[in-house]
Amino acid sequence: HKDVEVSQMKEKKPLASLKKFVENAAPTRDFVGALKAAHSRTGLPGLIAEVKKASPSRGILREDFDPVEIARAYEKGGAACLSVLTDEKYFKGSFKNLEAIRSAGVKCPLLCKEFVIDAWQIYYARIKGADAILLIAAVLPDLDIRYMVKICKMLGLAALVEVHDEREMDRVLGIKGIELIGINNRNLETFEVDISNTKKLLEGERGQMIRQKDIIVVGESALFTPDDVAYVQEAGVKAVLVGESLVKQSDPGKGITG
Ligand code: IGP
Repeated sequence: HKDVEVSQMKEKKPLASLKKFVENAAPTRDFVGALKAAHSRTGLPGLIAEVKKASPSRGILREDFDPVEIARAYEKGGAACLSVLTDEKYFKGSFKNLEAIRSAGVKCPLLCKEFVIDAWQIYYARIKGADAILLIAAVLPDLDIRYMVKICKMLGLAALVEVHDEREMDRVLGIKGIELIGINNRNLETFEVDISNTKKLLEGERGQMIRQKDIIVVGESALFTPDDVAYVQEAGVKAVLVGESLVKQSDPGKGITG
């Protein structure tokens, strides 16, 4: 369905008009720098806290969902960065949420969580306030990843390239200029979760190569307890991406330290 959605949006706002907006857009914030700073300050993985209303596997996570309120609570609680779901169909997110959070004065760098299949979406996210973009290796051929990573650089955006198995990890490790790799513990086809996936993909030569290249790995999905975070840190991640377990707390910000 993304193809249709994107081509409709493209008709309304052609790339040339987006490019004009980008020229006048405020500078982006340093997403990778914020994660590194949090990690070296606390000795714990830098936290990307996710503004997530619903998911296909869990349904509605929070009835009284207010994206700006949740973003503010995360920032106050000490998150290094935020992730904002913009996909409407499966996650009940929106670009309006991203824009609203940015214009509400939230200072944390923002990741746009979208199924990016076309470079147009990257420009669009940039003008809606994103500082970083998710690129999912499972849906993008290598050539597209290379091309999109370049576009991100040109626009001042960080690219978080997501993998969920060894094959995708090896593909991504073959691409130059990658700073951030996310390991998803959720299989996007079966929805099964297993946090040992993070460990598995960081063992042996792969882990070595990641350290050599100074890539920051983000442990993604199904992290619920401090023990879960300690487990993926032990496996080698310097950042984590957490949605459900925070969004469901009565005070999502308190969930960060509590
Ligand atoms: C957060 P969780 O289990 O903490 O809510 O997961 C995040 O990792 C998850 O939302 C996610 C995702 C994605 C969503 C990871 N990769 C790709 C949509 C698309």
